[in-house]
Amino acid sequence: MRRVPLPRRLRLFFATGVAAMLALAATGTASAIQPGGITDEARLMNELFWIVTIAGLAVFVLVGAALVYAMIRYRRQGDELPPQFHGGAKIEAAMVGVPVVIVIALFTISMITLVQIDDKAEDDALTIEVTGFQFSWQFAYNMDDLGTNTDAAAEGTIAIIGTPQNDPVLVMPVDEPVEFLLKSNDVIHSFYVKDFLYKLDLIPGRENSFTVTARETGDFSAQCAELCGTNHALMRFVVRVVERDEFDAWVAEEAARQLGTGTRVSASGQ
Ligand SMILES: [Cu+2]
Repeated sequence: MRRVPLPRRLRLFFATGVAAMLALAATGTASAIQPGGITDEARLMNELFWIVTIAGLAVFVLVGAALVYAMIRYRRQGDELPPQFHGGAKIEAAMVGVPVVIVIALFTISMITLVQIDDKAEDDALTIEVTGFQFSWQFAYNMDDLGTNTDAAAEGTIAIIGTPQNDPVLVMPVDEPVEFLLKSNDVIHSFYVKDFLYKLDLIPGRENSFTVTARETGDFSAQCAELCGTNHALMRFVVRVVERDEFDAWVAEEAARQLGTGTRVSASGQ
C-alpha cells in the first residue's frame, strides 16, 4: 500500500477542520443574534446555555488538538513495527475521571438553574389565568389578585378574549413576579413566548403554572406551540410588558369597561 504523502493528508484534514469551524461559527452567530430573553428566568437559562456550549467547545478543542498531535507526531514512520504495549493506568483513569467530573458539574449547574426557574411565586403575586382554546386565547385577571397595589376586597374578573382574526394582548407589569395558570378546555395547546425562552403546555383537565419576572418593557410576540387543529397557526398573541402604573391604569380602564356595566366576565367562560 502506498502512503498518501503528509502534505495532502494535512490539507484534507485542515479543509475538514475549517468546514467544521465554519459550521460551528454559523451556529454560534445564530445563538448570538437570538436575544437572551427578557425575564430573570430566561437569563438564567441563557447563562446555562452558554456554560454548556463553552464547556462543549473546550472539550472539542482539547480532544481535537490531542488528535491532531497524535496523528502528526505518531504517524507511520516506516515499515518497522513500533513498540507494542497494553494498558495505561493513568490515561485510563483520566479518560474515565475527567468526563465523570464534567458530567457531574453540568448536572449540578443544570439542577440549580432548574430549581431557580421552577421557583413558585408568593401568594400575593399577580396571577394571570391563561385559557387556550381552538383557536385563540383568553387571559383572565381576578381583581383581588393583581399583585402589588391589589385591593383584596375588589370583586370580579376581567378577561381578554382573542379570536383567530384578532390576536389578544396579555398585559403584565415589569419588575415583579407574575404567575401564569394554564388551562385548556378542548385539546392540548402550548403557551410559548420566545422572549421568555420558555413554553409550557395547556392540558385539558389539569392546571400548569409557571412564574416569571420580566425585566424589559415592550411588546413581545408569542404563539401556540402545539399543533392543535386546523387554525393552530392563527393562535398568536402579544405579551405587553408595561410599568406598574401603566398596568394599574389599564386594569382600571378594563374594569370600568367590563365590570362597570354590571356584566361580570367569567374567567372560565368562552
Ligand atoms: Cu393551540
